[in-house]
Amino acid sequence: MYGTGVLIFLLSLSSSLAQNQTTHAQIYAATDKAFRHIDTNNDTFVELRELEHTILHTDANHDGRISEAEYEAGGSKHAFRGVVFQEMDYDGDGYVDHSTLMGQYTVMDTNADNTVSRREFDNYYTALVESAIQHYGHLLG
Ligand SMILES: [Ca+2]
Ligand SMILES: [Ca+2]
Ligand SMILES: [Ca+2]
Repeated sequence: MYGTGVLIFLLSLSSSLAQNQTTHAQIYAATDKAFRHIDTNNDTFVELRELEHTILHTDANHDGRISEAEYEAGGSKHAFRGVVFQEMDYDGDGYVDHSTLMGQYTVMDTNADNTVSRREFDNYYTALVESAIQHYGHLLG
């Protein structure tokens, strides 16, 4: 079940979501759907182990970073894939590092109890997608 990849919510966002008609609720719903994919033991938390598995799967050549090609290979196409990758590729070198993704875990855990709840996950990635659209939405076709 790790095949959907870490950028899971990105990969599973519905391609029917078009820029003009995308609401916060739609993004949240798509993110929540992604959460259910990544929470493979269905305990309503994303454990670090679950996140690591999805990252390792996406990083096909195990060089510690995820290229755009690896990212693109990770799942189905949708309108936001490109812009979200750019949002996470902070320095614009065309790669998203493992460490960046693992670092997100700490940021997601807003109540600092060392686990990421469904709500924490959904809030974090919904905000990330919205930020990506704000920054790079003009690139959407
Ligand atoms: Ca879990
Ligand atoms: Ca790689
Ligand atoms: Ca938490």
